[in-house]
Amino acid sequence: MRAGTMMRADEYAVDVEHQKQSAAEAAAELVEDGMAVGLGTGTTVAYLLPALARRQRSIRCVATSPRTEAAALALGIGVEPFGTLDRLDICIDGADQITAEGWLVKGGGGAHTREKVVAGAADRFVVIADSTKPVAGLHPPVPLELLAFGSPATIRHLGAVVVRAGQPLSPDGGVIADYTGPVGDPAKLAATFDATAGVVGHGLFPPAMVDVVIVGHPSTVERFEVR
Ligand code: A5P
Repeated sequence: MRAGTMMRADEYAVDVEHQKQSAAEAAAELVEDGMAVGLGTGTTVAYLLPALARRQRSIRCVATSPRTEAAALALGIGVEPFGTLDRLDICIDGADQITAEGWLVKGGGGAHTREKVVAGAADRFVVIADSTKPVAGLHPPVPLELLAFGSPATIRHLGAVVVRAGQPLSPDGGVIADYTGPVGDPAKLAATFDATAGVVGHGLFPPAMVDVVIVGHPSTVERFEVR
């Protein structure tokens, strides 16, 4: 697009999809024969799966959600239960917010608990995103997964939490909710969630988990190393 020209809403939407695809395809290039690969969840990962299938590498995969598993299998990518592998070479996943330091908010699709387990098992965690995802500072909502048992008490304890309307329970039976209070220092908020009984998982991912962020832009792909 020429500088100074306005983009129509439909052109903008197409461009964002193109950015997701560019980031996903760049990440697929990192996957080599023999790797054990964690497959994330979301609309950006939806572009990763066909790119991986086209690469025709001999890989073993685990999926972070039933949605991703079904989509991968439909493309001929084998997916194993996450009980047959105890480490992964790489995990590739999207994010809802990304700071310059490498903090992430994830869980827009409600898969953040499994996503964190899979990312944590990987030697390299690669985040793929379009240019709407980088932020100056993290902001609410922060996705949560709560143990269904006693969830009203957990919500009362945390305060600003709403159960996500229309979202089914997680594949592990957890209630998907969103923390809507201020984020402030994400490390402190993450520690609060981690210390709260009844919180199964939360969508704050620290920089220590993130290796590389790949962001698609209208005509370039930006890549930055976090750890
Ligand atoms: C799924 O629960 C999420 O963590 C996604 O990875 C995240 O919301 C990014 O999704 P999109 O790629 O659809 O923006």
